[in-house]
Amino acid sequence: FFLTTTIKPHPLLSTTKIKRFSCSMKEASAYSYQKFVQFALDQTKLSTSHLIPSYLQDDFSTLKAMDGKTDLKMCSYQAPKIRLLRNLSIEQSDGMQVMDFAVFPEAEFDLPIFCANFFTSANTNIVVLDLNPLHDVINETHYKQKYYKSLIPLGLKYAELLPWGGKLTSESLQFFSPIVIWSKFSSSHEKHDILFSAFKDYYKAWLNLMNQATEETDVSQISLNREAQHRYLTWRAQKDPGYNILKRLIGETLAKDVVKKFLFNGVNELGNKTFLDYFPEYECGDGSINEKRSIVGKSFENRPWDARGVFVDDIFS
Ligand code: BLA
Repeated sequence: FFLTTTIKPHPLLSTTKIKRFSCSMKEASAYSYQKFVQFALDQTKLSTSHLIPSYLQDDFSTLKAMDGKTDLKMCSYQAPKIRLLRNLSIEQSDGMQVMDFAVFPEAEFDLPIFCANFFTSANTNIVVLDLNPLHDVINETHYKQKYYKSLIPLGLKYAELLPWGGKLTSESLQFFSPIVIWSKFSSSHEKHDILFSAFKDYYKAWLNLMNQATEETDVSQISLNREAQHRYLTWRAQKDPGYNILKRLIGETLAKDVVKKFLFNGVNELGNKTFLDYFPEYECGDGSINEKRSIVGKSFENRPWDARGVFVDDIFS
């Protein structure tokens, strides 16, 4: 049987209110991350006079998705201390906006990897903003002190404004720093303004670290940096949550190309180890890689770093 009801508009919800509501929704969905990328490029140019387009620019610039309503825009640069600065923006006419911005240092520097991954759909925003540590910051205090000690107050400020997003792939935590911003929220101008200001502050902090960084000359230390970056790239090229969306938009072959040659460029060049060499717990009985994102499972309902930047969960220690 069918139940039919007539929905009467609530007397308090006048048409002008409805109009205003739909207008603000439109504004929120029309939100673009272009100004974030522009800010980062302008600031980088102020820090280094040698920012030049990467060789990847020829093969990866714009793509139209198969749905006919989504544009993918890519840009990539390099500079003396920067192996690759790259961005992928995805803009869909009916709301989805994605920014995947990262900066990878040359192996001569143990600088963190700058990482800003923002996913916006009609209902929600999923954001990760961090200076991803190249080396262990959970068990090794030296690296943590070197890069994050002075940044803890910055992290605390934004951890409050952009609260922890809840449980996530446990394995991801080893790639995050004590100042990571991991958050989920519904769209509003206020939140997006906060996100823009967090992005600006985090990027300026990263540029400061880059300006001060001195080149490593010890070959064994350079190899350690290179392998750590390769492990990071290998993780992300295999397990990045954005891959399924890319596959749906541009098909499997192109999506694999964008992931391995553009987004996580270096995964085929910086080392020979395989995903299973680095993450053997993902091996299935037949030798293939487990498709699951997490073996340990999702965890960390709350922020696992305390106010002093100490890791407060014993999962990795
Ligand atoms: C979800 N993205 C997530 C989550 C994380 C990240 C932690 C929560 C789900 C989970 O626990 O895995 C991001 N994870 C990261 C990052 C690192 C990591 C940055 O390990 C770095 C080390 N996200 C993107 C892009 C798209 C995207 C480019 O960066 C889309 C093209 C989408 N991310 C996306 C979606 C979800 C998500 C749709 C929610 C759905 C899901 O969990 O699969």
